[in-house]
Amino acid sequence: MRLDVVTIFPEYLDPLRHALLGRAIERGILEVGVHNLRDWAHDVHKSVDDTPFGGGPGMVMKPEVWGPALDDVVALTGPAAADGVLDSALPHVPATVPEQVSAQDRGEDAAAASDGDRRPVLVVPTPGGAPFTQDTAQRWSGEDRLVFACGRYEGIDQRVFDDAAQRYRVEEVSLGDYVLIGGEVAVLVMAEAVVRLIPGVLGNRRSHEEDSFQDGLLEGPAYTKPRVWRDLEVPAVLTSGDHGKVDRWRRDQALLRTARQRPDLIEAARARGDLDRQDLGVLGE
Ligand code: 6SD
Repeated sequence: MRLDVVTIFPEYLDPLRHALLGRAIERGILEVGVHNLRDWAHDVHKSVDDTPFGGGPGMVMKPEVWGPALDDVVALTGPAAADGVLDSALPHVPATVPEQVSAQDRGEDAAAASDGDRRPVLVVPTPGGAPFTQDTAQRWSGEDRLVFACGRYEGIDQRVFDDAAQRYRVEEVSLGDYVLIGGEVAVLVMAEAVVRLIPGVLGNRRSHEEDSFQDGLLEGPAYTKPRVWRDLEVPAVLTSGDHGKVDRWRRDQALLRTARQRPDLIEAARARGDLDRQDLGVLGE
């Protein structure tokens, strides 16, 4: 997969080089290009914004700057050609087997992932977008290319997205019901959520199959050694060696935590028919 980010604050995206994403880059699973929007500005001041039509406070990002930037990023031409793929912060480890895994190699029907439409997805973080969820992350993890457009000020001229729809599948997304000052932090969050789902990025394949949200419930508490710490004991079932009992206890804890923190998720699980009589019994108590 290749991720590109267009921003007026490229340094904000430095964390993409670290830890999980850095390792994916090292292994050749991921390429990341970060592009400074001002490279496409026309004037000596490198201005990227202007006053809004119709009046009102703040500034709107200019279409004549964003348009050519997105054209170059899709084609990796102009300034975008020079914006080298980020190097990871990790020491270089020669890859034994490059783990470049495409949607097809994973045995997925490419058409199922995107209806056969291989145009890159243009992701636009905005409080007015559709909610970004685990399902979104799952869907994007099968893409070859994701391009993120980071707005600042009052956002980007709408015509940029109307026009970009010829070359991109445009998706406006929101992380949640709160207002950030730009799209950069949202991109870091989304990139991490997506990249960790690419096969070969997490060491243990099972580790994300059991995640919170993967089955629509929150995960219960976790414990490690020592068995007693500051007079607090690990629940006895976890040290019993009875795997059946452990699984049932974990399911119960997940149900109870979800009912407490996110009753909406319990309702959704009930509506899908994902709760059996035992589950409903635990919730009823
Ligand atoms: C001006 C932005 C871009 C401003 C945002 C996204 C979410 N969920 N909250 N805030 C946001 C994104 C705000 O550019």
